[in-house]
Amino acid sequence: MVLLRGGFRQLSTTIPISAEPEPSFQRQNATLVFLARNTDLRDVLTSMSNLERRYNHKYLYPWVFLNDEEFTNEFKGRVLLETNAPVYFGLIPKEHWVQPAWIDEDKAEESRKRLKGQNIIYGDSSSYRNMCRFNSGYFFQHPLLQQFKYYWRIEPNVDYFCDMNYDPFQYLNQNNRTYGFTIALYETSETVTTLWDSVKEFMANYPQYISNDNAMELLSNDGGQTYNMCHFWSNFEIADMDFWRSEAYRKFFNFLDAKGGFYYERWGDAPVHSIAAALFLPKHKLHFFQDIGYRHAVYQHCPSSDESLGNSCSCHRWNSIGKYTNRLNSTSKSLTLL
Ligand SMILES: Nc1nc2c(ncn2[C@@H]2O[C@H](COP(=O)(O)OP(=O)(O)O)[C@@H](O)[C@H]2O)c(=O)[nH]1
Ligand SMILES: [Mg+2]
Repeated sequence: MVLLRGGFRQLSTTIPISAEPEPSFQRQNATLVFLARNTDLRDVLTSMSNLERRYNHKYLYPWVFLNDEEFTNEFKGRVLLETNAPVYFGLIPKEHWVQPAWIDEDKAEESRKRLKGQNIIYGDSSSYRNMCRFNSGYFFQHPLLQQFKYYWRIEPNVDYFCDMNYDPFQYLNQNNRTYGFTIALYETSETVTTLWDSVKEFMANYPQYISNDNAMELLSNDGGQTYNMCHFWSNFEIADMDFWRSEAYRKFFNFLDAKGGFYYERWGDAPVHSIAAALFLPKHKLHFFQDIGYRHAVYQHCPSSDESLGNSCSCHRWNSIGKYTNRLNSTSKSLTLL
Protein backbone atom coordinates (compact mmCIF):
# COMPACT_ATOMS: atom_id res chain seq x y z
CA MET A 1 0.00 0.00 0.00
CA VAL A 2 1.43 3.32 -0.96
CA LEU A 3 0.39 6.90 -0.45
CA LEU A 4 1.44 9.04 -3.35
CA ARG A 5 0.96 12.73 -3.68
CA GLY A 6 0.80 14.64 -6.88
CA GLY A 7 4.44 14.48 -7.86
CA PHE A 8 3.48 14.68 -11.54
CA ARG A 9 1.21 17.64 -10.97
CA GLN A 10 3.15 20.12 -13.05
CA LEU A 11 2.80 17.87 -16.13
CA SER A 12 -0.95 17.69 -15.97
CA THR A 13 -3.17 19.45 -18.45
CA THR A 14 -6.42 17.90 -17.23
CA ILE A 15 -6.75 19.21 -13.67
CA PRO A 16 -9.23 22.08 -13.60
CA ILE A 17 -8.18 25.46 -12.30
CA SER A 18 -8.86 25.19 -8.61
CA ALA A 19 -11.84 26.99 -7.17
CA GLU A 20 -12.62 27.65 -3.56
CA PRO A 21 -15.32 25.61 -1.84
CA GLU A 22 -18.34 27.57 -0.64
CA PRO A 23 -17.75 29.50 2.63
CA SER A 24 -20.03 27.13 4.56
CA PHE A 25 -17.87 24.13 3.60
CA GLN A 26 -16.76 21.95 6.48
CA ARG A 27 -14.37 19.17 5.51
CA GLN A 28 -15.65 15.69 6.33
CA ASN A 29 -13.81 12.51 7.15
CA ALA A 30 -14.46 11.12 3.68
CA THR A 31 -12.87 9.52 0.64
CA LEU A 32 -13.54 8.62 -2.98
CA VAL A 33 -13.30 4.82 -3.31
CA PHE A 34 -12.44 3.18 -6.60
CA LEU A 35 -12.15 -0.59 -7.03
CA ALA A 36 -10.44 -1.22 -10.35
CA ARG A 37 -8.26 -3.50 -12.44
CA ASN A 38 -5.15 -2.30 -14.21
CA THR A 39 -6.95 -2.98 -17.47
CA ASP A 40 -9.67 -0.48 -16.46
CA LEU A 41 -7.18 2.40 -16.65
CA ARG A 42 -8.68 4.33 -19.55
CA ASP A 43 -12.20 4.16 -18.11
CA VAL A 44 -10.88 4.96 -14.64
CA LEU A 45 -9.40 8.18 -16.00
CA THR A 46 -12.69 9.08 -17.67
CA SER A 47 -14.59 8.78 -14.39
CA MET A 48 -11.92 10.54 -12.41
CA SER A 49 -11.53 13.52 -14.67
CA ASN A 50 -15.29 13.86 -14.70
CA LEU A 51 -15.65 13.87 -10.95
CA GLU A 52 -12.64 16.11 -10.45
CA ARG A 53 -14.04 18.65 -12.91
CA ARG A 54 -17.56 18.59 -11.48
CA TYR A 55 -16.69 18.35 -7.81
CA ASN A 56 -13.41 17.31 -6.31
CA HIS A 57 -11.05 19.97 -7.65
CA LYS A 58 -12.74 22.28 -5.13
CA TYR A 59 -12.85 19.90 -2.18
CA LEU A 60 -9.74 17.75 -2.69
CA TYR A 61 -11.03 14.65 -0.95
CA PRO A 62 -8.49 11.81 -1.08
CA TRP A 63 -8.92 8.96 -3.55
CA VAL A 64 -8.47 5.33 -2.50
CA PHE A 65 -7.85 2.81 -5.28
CA LEU A 66 -8.22 -0.87 -4.47
CA ASN A 67 -7.30 -3.89 -6.54
CA ASP A 68 -6.93 -7.63 -6.04
CA GLU A 69 -3.59 -7.32 -7.89
CA GLU A 70 -0.82 -4.75 -7.49
CA PHE A 71 -1.47 -1.60 -9.50
CA THR A 72 1.11 -1.04 -12.21
CA ASN A 73 3.35 2.00 -12.23
CA GLU A 74 1.57 3.14 -15.36
CA PHE A 75 -1.79 2.97 -13.62
CA LYS A 76 -0.54 4.89 -10.61
CA GLY A 77 1.28 7.50 -12.66
CA ARG A 78 -1.70 8.20 -14.92
CA VAL A 79 -4.14 8.40 -12.02
CA LEU A 80 -1.94 10.91 -10.21
CA LEU A 81 -2.15 13.21 -13.22
CA GLU A 82 -5.90 13.57 -12.76
CA THR A 83 -6.01 15.06 -9.29
CA ASN A 84 -4.37 17.41 -6.83
CA ALA A 85 -5.81 15.41 -3.96
CA PRO A 86 -3.92 12.71 -2.04
CA VAL A 87 -4.15 9.27 -3.66
CA TYR A 88 -3.79 5.91 -1.93
CA PHE A 89 -3.30 2.59 -3.74
CA GLY A 90 -4.17 -0.59 -1.87
CA LEU A 91 -3.93 -4.32 -2.43
CA ILE A 92 -6.94 -6.34 -1.30
CA PRO A 93 -6.00 -9.20 1.05
CA LYS A 94 -6.60 -12.57 -0.67
CA GLU A 95 -8.97 -13.70 2.09
CA HIS A 96 -11.24 -10.73 1.31
CA TRP A 97 -11.41 -11.54 -2.36
CA VAL A 98 -11.09 -15.17 -3.46
CA GLN A 99 -13.83 -17.78 -3.32
CA PRO A 100 -13.63 -19.28 0.19
CA ALA A 101 -12.37 -22.86 0.46
CA TRP A 102 -15.63 -23.97 2.12
CA ILE A 103 -17.64 -23.13 -1.01
CA ASP A 104 -18.49 -26.31 -2.92
CA GLU A 105 -16.81 -25.60 -6.25
CA ASP A 106 -18.92 -28.16 -8.11
CA LYS A 107 -22.06 -26.42 -6.96
CA ALA A 108 -20.59 -23.00 -7.79
CA GLU A 109 -19.64 -24.21 -11.26
CA GLU A 110 -23.14 -25.55 -11.78
CA SER A 111 -24.49 -22.08 -10.93
CA ARG A 112 -22.13 -20.43 -13.39
CA LYS A 113 -23.23 -22.81 -16.14
CA ARG A 114 -26.90 -22.36 -15.28
CA LEU A 115 -26.76 -18.57 -15.31
CA LYS A 116 -24.69 -18.58 -18.48
CA GLY A 117 -27.33 -20.81 -20.09
CA GLN A 118 -29.94 -18.26 -19.07
CA ASN A 119 -27.88 -15.47 -20.67
CA ILE A 120 -27.52 -13.64 -17.38
CA ILE A 121 -24.88 -10.92 -17.47
CA TYR A 122 -21.66 -12.08 -15.76
CA GLY A 123 -23.48 -15.39 -15.17
CA ASP A 124 -20.36 -17.48 -15.71
CA SER A 125 -17.87 -15.16 -14.03
CA SER A 126 -16.12 -16.15 -10.80
CA SER A 127 -14.27 -12.84 -10.54
CA TYR A 128 -17.55 -10.89 -10.74
CA ARG A 129 -18.83 -12.95 -7.83
CA ASN A 130 -15.64 -12.19 -5.89
CA MET A 131 -16.17 -8.50 -6.60
CA CYS A 132 -19.81 -8.58 -5.42
CA ARG A 133 -18.86 -10.35 -2.22
CA PHE A 134 -15.97 -7.96 -1.61
CA ASN A 135 -18.19 -4.92 -2.10
CA SER A 136 -20.84 -6.46 0.15
CA GLY A 137 -18.71 -7.45 3.08
CA TYR A 138 -15.12 -6.35 2.88
CA PHE A 139 -14.30 -3.07 1.19
CA PHE A 140 -14.95 -1.06 4.37
CA GLN A 141 -12.58 -3.35 6.27
CA HIS A 142 -9.64 -2.51 4.04
CA PRO A 143 -6.77 -1.01 6.10
CA LEU A 144 -6.67 2.11 3.91
CA LEU A 145 -10.33 2.84 4.62
CA GLN A 146 -10.15 2.50 8.39
CA GLN A 147 -9.32 6.18 8.79
CA PHE A 148 -12.48 7.27 6.92
CA LYS A 149 -16.17 7.44 7.77
CA TYR A 150 -17.89 8.56 4.56
CA TYR A 151 -17.18 7.29 1.04
CA TRP A 152 -18.30 7.97 -2.48
CA ARG A 153 -18.06 4.89 -4.69
CA ILE A 154 -16.79 5.48 -8.20
CA GLU A 155 -16.67 3.05 -11.12
CA PRO A 156 -14.91 3.06 -14.49
CA ASN A 157 -16.51 4.96 -17.36
CA VAL A 158 -19.22 6.84 -15.54
CA ASP A 159 -20.43 10.40 -16.13
CA TYR A 160 -21.35 13.05 -13.59
CA PHE A 161 -23.50 15.65 -15.29
CA CYS A 162 -23.71 18.46 -12.75
CA ASP A 163 -21.27 20.97 -11.30
CA MET A 164 -21.63 20.43 -7.60
CA ASN A 165 -22.22 23.59 -5.60
CA TYR A 166 -22.06 21.84 -2.23
CA ASP A 167 -20.38 18.85 -0.62
CA PRO A 168 -22.62 15.74 -0.41
CA PHE A 169 -20.53 14.33 2.44
CA GLN A 170 -21.28 17.45 4.46
CA TYR A 171 -24.94 17.09 3.51
CA LEU A 172 -25.06 13.53 4.89
CA ASN A 173 -23.36 14.58 8.08
CA GLN A 174 -25.39 17.72 8.72
CA ASN A 175 -28.68 16.02 7.91
CA ASN A 176 -27.93 12.85 9.81
CA ARG A 177 -28.26 10.63 6.71
CA THR A 178 -26.45 7.34 6.26
CA TYR A 179 -26.97 6.08 2.71
CA GLY A 180 -27.24 8.15 -0.46
CA PHE A 181 -28.16 6.91 -3.95
CA THR A 182 -29.15 8.38 -7.27
CA ILE A 183 -30.54 5.46 -9.34
CA ALA A 184 -32.82 2.64 -8.25
CA LEU A 185 -33.46 -0.34 -10.51
CA TYR A 186 -34.86 -3.86 -10.53
CA GLU A 187 -32.45 -6.76 -10.01
CA THR A 188 -32.26 -9.68 -12.45
CA SER A 189 -34.29 -12.19 -10.45
CA GLU A 190 -32.26 -15.25 -11.56
CA THR A 191 -29.24 -13.92 -9.65
CA VAL A 192 -31.03 -13.77 -6.29
CA THR A 193 -33.37 -16.77 -6.33
CA THR A 194 -33.06 -17.55 -2.61
CA LEU A 195 -31.76 -14.22 -1.29
CA TRP A 196 -35.11 -13.10 0.12
CA ASP A 197 -35.67 -16.44 1.88
CA SER A 198 -32.36 -15.84 3.65
CA VAL A 199 -33.33 -12.27 4.49
CA LYS A 200 -36.62 -13.46 5.98
CA GLU A 201 -34.76 -16.04 8.04
CA PHE A 202 -32.38 -13.34 9.27
CA MET A 203 -35.27 -11.03 10.18
CA ALA A 204 -36.91 -13.83 12.16
CA ASN A 205 -33.67 -14.64 14.00
CA TYR A 206 -32.59 -11.04 14.66
CA PRO A 207 -35.69 -8.86 14.96
CA GLN A 208 -33.70 -6.47 17.15
CA TYR A 209 -31.84 -5.16 14.08
CA ILE A 210 -34.93 -4.22 12.08
CA SER A 211 -35.77 -0.54 12.36
CA ASN A 212 -39.30 0.31 13.49
CA ASP A 213 -39.43 2.91 10.77
CA ASN A 214 -37.84 0.75 8.05
CA ALA A 215 -38.39 1.04 4.30
CA MET A 216 -39.82 -2.42 3.67
CA GLU A 217 -42.26 -0.91 1.15
CA LEU A 218 -39.28 -0.22 -1.04
CA LEU A 219 -38.31 -3.91 -1.14
CA SER A 220 -41.62 -5.69 -1.09
CA ASN A 221 -45.11 -5.07 -2.44
CA ASP A 222 -46.72 -7.63 -0.14
CA GLY A 223 -45.50 -6.66 3.30
CA GLY A 224 -42.29 -8.67 3.14
CA GLN A 225 -43.50 -12.00 1.74
CA THR A 226 -41.63 -11.57 -1.54
CA TYR A 227 -38.85 -9.33 -2.82
CA ASN A 228 -39.84 -6.97 -5.63
CA MET A 229 -36.21 -6.79 -6.88
CA CYS A 230 -35.91 -3.06 -6.23
CA HIS A 231 -32.43 -1.93 -5.25
CA PHE A 232 -30.26 1.14 -5.17
CA TRP A 233 -27.70 0.90 -7.94
CA SER A 234 -24.56 0.55 -5.87
CA ASN A 235 -22.07 1.64 -8.50
CA PHE A 236 -23.04 5.07 -7.15
CA GLU A 237 -23.10 5.30 -3.39
CA ILE A 238 -22.34 8.18 -1.05
CA ALA A 239 -22.64 6.71 2.38
CA ASP A 240 -21.37 6.18 5.87
CA MET A 241 -19.06 3.15 6.21
CA ASP A 242 -19.84 2.93 9.91
CA PHE A 243 -23.17 1.45 8.88
CA TRP A 244 -21.41 -1.45 7.11
CA ARG A 245 -19.16 -1.77 10.16
CA SER A 246 -22.13 -1.99 12.52
CA GLU A 247 -23.01 -5.17 14.39
CA ALA A 248 -26.31 -5.47 12.51
CA TYR A 249 -24.73 -5.32 9.07
CA ARG A 250 -21.78 -7.55 9.92
CA LYS A 251 -24.13 -10.19 11.29
CA PHE A 252 -26.29 -9.82 8.19
CA PHE A 253 -23.37 -10.18 5.79
CA ASN A 254 -21.94 -13.19 7.65
CA PHE A 255 -25.36 -14.81 7.69
CA LEU A 256 -25.81 -14.32 3.94
CA ASP A 257 -22.23 -15.32 3.19
CA ALA A 258 -22.66 -18.60 5.05
CA LYS A 259 -25.55 -19.46 2.71
CA GLY A 260 -23.06 -19.43 -0.16
CA GLY A 261 -25.39 -17.40 -2.40
CA PHE A 262 -22.62 -15.13 -3.65
CA TYR A 263 -21.30 -18.22 -5.48
CA TYR A 264 -24.25 -20.65 -5.69
CA GLU A 265 -26.29 -17.87 -7.27
CA ARG A 266 -24.81 -14.48 -8.13
CA TRP A 267 -25.95 -12.23 -5.30
CA GLY A 268 -24.97 -8.64 -6.04
CA ASP A 269 -23.73 -6.07 -3.58
CA ALA A 270 -26.52 -3.76 -4.77
CA PRO A 271 -29.43 -5.84 -3.41
CA VAL A 272 -27.42 -6.81 -0.33
CA HIS A 273 -26.59 -3.19 0.52
CA SER A 274 -30.08 -1.99 -0.37
CA ILE A 275 -31.89 -4.58 1.69
CA ALA A 276 -29.72 -3.82 4.71
CA ALA A 277 -30.10 -0.05 4.38
CA ALA A 278 -33.86 -0.32 3.90
CA LEU A 279 -34.40 -2.67 6.83
CA PHE A 280 -31.88 -1.64 9.47
CA LEU A 281 -32.10 2.12 9.06
CA PRO A 282 -35.07 4.35 9.70
CA LYS A 283 -36.11 5.59 6.29
CA HIS A 284 -35.21 9.22 6.97
CA LYS A 285 -31.55 8.09 6.95
CA LEU A 286 -31.76 7.19 3.24
CA HIS A 287 -31.16 10.01 0.82
CA PHE A 288 -31.99 10.30 -2.87
CA PHE A 289 -29.33 12.59 -4.38
CA GLN A 290 -31.79 13.78 -7.01
CA ASP A 291 -29.53 16.70 -7.84
CA ILE A 292 -26.51 14.60 -8.89
CA GLY A 293 -26.74 13.72 -12.57
CA TYR A 294 -25.09 10.38 -13.22
CA ARG A 295 -24.63 7.79 -15.96
CA HIS A 296 -23.36 4.23 -15.63
CA ALA A 297 -23.58 2.00 -18.70
CA VAL A 298 -26.97 2.55 -20.37
CA TYR A 299 -28.81 4.00 -17.39
CA GLN A 300 -28.66 7.52 -16.18
CA HIS A 301 -30.29 10.00 -13.90
CA CYS A 302 -30.54 13.51 -15.28
CA PRO A 303 -32.06 15.98 -12.80
CA SER A 304 -34.98 18.11 -13.93
CA SER A 305 -34.55 21.81 -13.27
CA ASP A 306 -36.55 21.40 -10.06
CA GLU A 307 -34.45 18.46 -8.94
CA SER A 308 -31.07 20.00 -9.68
CA LEU A 309 -31.28 22.27 -6.60
CA GLY A 310 -29.11 24.91 -8.22
CA ASN A 311 -26.43 22.54 -9.52
CA SER A 312 -25.71 23.30 -13.15
CA CYS A 313 -26.21 20.10 -15.20
CA SER A 314 -25.54 19.15 -18.79
CA CYS A 315 -27.57 16.11 -19.80
CA HIS A 316 -30.80 15.13 -21.53
CA ARG A 317 -33.82 14.02 -19.54
CA TRP A 318 -35.25 11.92 -22.37
CA ASN A 319 -33.15 8.84 -21.71
CA SER A 320 -33.17 9.12 -17.93
CA ILE A 321 -34.12 6.30 -15.62
CA GLY A 322 -36.32 8.82 -13.82
CA LYS A 323 -39.34 6.59 -14.09
CA TYR A 324 -37.88 4.72 -11.12
CA THR A 325 -36.01 7.36 -9.21
CA ASN A 326 -38.64 10.06 -9.54
CA ARG A 327 -40.86 7.90 -7.43
CA LEU A 328 -38.37 8.26 -4.62
CA ASN A 329 -38.92 11.73 -3.38
CA SER A 330 -36.38 12.98 -0.89
CA THR A 331 -37.52 16.56 -0.78
CA SER A 332 -39.74 15.60 2.12
CA LYS A 333 -38.08 14.41 5.31
CA SER A 334 -38.82 10.76 4.60
CA LEU A 335 -38.85 8.86 1.35
CA THR A 336 -42.04 8.50 -0.60
CA LEU A 337 -41.71 4.85 -1.37
CA LEU A 338 -42.44 2.91 -4.52
N1 LIG B 1 -9.64 -5.26 -9.05
C1 LIG B 1 -10.72 -5.76 -9.64
N2 LIG B 1 -11.78 -4.98 -9.82
C2 LIG B 1 -12.87 -5.52 -10.43
C3 LIG B 1 -12.91 -6.86 -10.88
N3 LIG B 1 -14.12 -7.08 -11.46
C4 LIG B 1 -14.79 -5.92 -11.37
N4 LIG B 1 -14.04 -4.96 -10.77
C5 LIG B 1 -14.42 -3.59 -10.44
O1 LIG B 1 -15.66 -3.66 -9.79
C6 LIG B 1 -16.51 -2.64 -10.23
C7 LIG B 1 -17.74 -3.27 -10.89
O2 LIG B 1 -17.35 -3.95 -12.05
P1 LIG B 1 -18.00 -3.63 -13.46
O3 LIG B 1 -17.24 -4.41 -14.47
O4 LIG B 1 -18.10 -2.14 -13.66
O5 LIG B 1 -19.44 -4.28 -13.27
P2 LIG B 1 -20.89 -3.69 -13.61
O6 LIG B 1 -20.88 -2.23 -13.25
O7 LIG B 1 -21.81 -4.49 -12.74
O8 LIG B 1 -21.09 -3.94 -15.06
C8 LIG B 1 -15.70 -1.76 -11.15
O9 LIG B 1 -15.15 -0.73 -10.37
C9 LIG B 1 -14.61 -2.71 -11.65
O10 LIG B 1 -13.44 -2.02 -11.99
C10 LIG B 1 -11.75 -7.68 -10.67
O11 LIG B 1 -11.70 -8.86 -11.01
N5 LIG B 1 -10.69 -7.08 -10.04
MG1 LIG C 1 -19.61 -0.75 -13.62
